[in-house]
Amino acid sequence: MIVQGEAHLSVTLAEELIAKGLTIESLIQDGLTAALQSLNAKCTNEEFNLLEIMLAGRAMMAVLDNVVARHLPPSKTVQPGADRTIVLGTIEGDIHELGKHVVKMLLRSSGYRVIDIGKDIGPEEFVNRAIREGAGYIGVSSLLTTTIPSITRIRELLKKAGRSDIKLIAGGGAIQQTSKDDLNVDFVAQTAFDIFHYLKGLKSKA
Ligand code: B12
Repeated sequence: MIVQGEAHLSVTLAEELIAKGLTIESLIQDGLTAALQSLNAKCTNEEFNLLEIMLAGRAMMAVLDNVVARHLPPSKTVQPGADRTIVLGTIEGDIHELGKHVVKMLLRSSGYRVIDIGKDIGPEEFVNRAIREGAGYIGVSSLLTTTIPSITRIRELLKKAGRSDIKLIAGGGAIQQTSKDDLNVDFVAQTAFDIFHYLKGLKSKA
């Protein structure tokens, strides 16, 4: 239904699957994300079916907003502090934002303060906002391989500002095959849920 861009039917079907016991993680990963990924061939530089992809994206957002949001645990009270604050955005040159939206929803529902700075955002803006907001983390999303140099630049700017304490987490299709050293980041997430393993690991070390 997502691939066919049927927003209403996607919402109804997702509700039915959740009622039957499907987990939110499986709905997002095996359902929504897999459906969008199956449109891979329709989004190349050679073939670009904008309408079809946009309708599928809209159907995915409808499920996120109408089903996933209702079934996530209610947002815990946000604890102020750097270790609960993350600046999140899609890197410059890239306008993909569905993955970022998933990450934002999950983190907010877990009580994190998420500052969504949008898409097509330069490395300077990530660093400036993180410092200004007192964030302990920067989350950067990237689906285009051409954006990798801009991701590596974020760490350089953090160093220059004397803020190497701010942790850098990257996610999105373009960088899943890349190592954290190549990207100059602290963690490369394979899925939106992965970020919690990383954050938990940091807490247990503290
Ligand atoms: C939907 C889509 C679009 C939509 C985006 C709509 C929107 N509002 O976001 C539109 C039509 C606009 C689009 C445009 C283009 N696209 Co496009 N697009 C896709 C498609 C089909 C699905 C992406 C998607 O939304 N997936 C669903 C989400 C939920 O998955 P996700 O982003 O991977 O996120 C998950 C994880 O990665 C993780 N995650 C993501 N970010 C982060 C960040 C953090 C911090 C963490 C922890 C986790 C995390 O969380 C999510 C859930 O687990 C992919 C195909 C693919 N295989 O991915 C191509 C794809 C990404 N697009 C591609 C291309 C080439 C383009 C265009 C250049 C096409 C063109 N000819 O103009 C333009 C780019 C314009 C630009 N400057 O950005 C290529 C990129 C190739 C490459 N490796 O560089 C792909 C791979 C298709 C292909 N095979 O060629 N696209």
